[in-house]
Amino acid sequence: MVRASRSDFCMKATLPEPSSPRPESVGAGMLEIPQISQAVENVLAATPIIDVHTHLFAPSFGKLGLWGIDELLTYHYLEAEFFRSSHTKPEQYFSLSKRQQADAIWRALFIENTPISESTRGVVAVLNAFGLPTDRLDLTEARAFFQAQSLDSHIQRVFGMAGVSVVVMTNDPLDPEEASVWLSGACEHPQFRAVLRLDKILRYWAVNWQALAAQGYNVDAQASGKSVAEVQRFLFNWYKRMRPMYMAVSLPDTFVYPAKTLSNYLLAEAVLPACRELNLPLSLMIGVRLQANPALRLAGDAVGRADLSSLENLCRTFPKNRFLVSVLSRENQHELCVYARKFSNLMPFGCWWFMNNPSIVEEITRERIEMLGTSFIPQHSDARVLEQVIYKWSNTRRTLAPILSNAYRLLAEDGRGVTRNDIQRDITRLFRSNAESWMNLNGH
Ligand code: RAT
Ligand code: ZN
Repeated sequence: MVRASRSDFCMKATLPEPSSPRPESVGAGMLEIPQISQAVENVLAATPIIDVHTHLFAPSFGKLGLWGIDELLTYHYLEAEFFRSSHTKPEQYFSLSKRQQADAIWRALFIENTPISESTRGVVAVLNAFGLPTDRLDLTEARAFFQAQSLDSHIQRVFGMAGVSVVVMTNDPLDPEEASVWLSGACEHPQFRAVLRLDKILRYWAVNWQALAAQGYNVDAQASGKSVAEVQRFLFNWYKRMRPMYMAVSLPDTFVYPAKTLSNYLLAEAVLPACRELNLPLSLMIGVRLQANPALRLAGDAVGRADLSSLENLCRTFPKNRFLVSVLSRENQHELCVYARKFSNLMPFGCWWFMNNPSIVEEITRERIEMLGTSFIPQHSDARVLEQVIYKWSNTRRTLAPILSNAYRLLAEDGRGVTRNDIQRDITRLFRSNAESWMNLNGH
């Protein structure tokens, strides 16, 4: 194996390069191969992240914003694991208070079993990050700690610990509790940015058109007459109110485009034209198999492989629209990379939900780097509870470090070393600037 040495690159750096517009070659300041991983770790640790998809809320949304130990323990990822390690039936569990649910999950997954799954380890990592004990028989100390926090300073501390500068929320204008906060006008927060989520309109029109009508829009059950224009008016009005980074919908594994459905009609005639006019991307999260086990409620959704030729059709048919896409099935990940190579109006993002485990994140991220360089958004936290950003982003950095180091080592062995500036530029692109440019974050 031919190893590139520092002197090789220094030598190249001294060669005249008349065709290069730059005064120096990229060879100056090359790292030795053994220095690469430390440099990668340092840059990963120091580069603040834009978390492009969460379910967190700014403090002005009150109780909608979840935080603290009871919320951490009753995360639906943990509820799904709880039912595998407890005799408690879902109906019994859901009749308990939140505090009792948290106690039951703590007992089953953290005392009676070793918390080695991704989601249980996450809770341990959060407790540890705050210097709280991780092996107590009950939650007294943890509860006392979180109760003593004041939310605004706690948020700043958590974001600092997670290395996150901005989180993007998921905002449903047809949720009455949320809508009333927006209508009161007190929601601007520089670190919590909005997203206009359209599931109720695009997936469940039949049960939601009346909610639009109740807000004063002239729509009907068949989306006929003025409905398309009125849905657009609704989107424009909510755009003014929320200043969203993008519009979004989560789609089942059975999603097909084109097909004569009311959803596709609203997508093509109302939503995509509005996105074009407002210069907003549309986020498609594809592959959820809804309510495979309804007794588990939020934890009851599963995954199915989607037919991504529908995504190909969208990217080709609507070249002036931009699509931010995450797919839930492991089997769809490679196709997503291939489509991103075909369509520059497609931005893959995140390793979503059942994909957010180190072994799978590693596989997906290597594949994306190999096929797309740095032209993708590697991860989002999907955090529902504030403190989750601590472990989710720490895990992402931990998984990314060897992947990036290995990519740079291979590059060096192939004859082109890297500088710290190269590493910084790449990680800035992955953690920030792909999101900034796609979501026009600086322009809002
Ligand atoms: O990962 C999750 O928490 C899921 O329940 C979904 O919320 C998903 O992320 C979504 O945004 O639909
Ligand atoms: Zn989500």
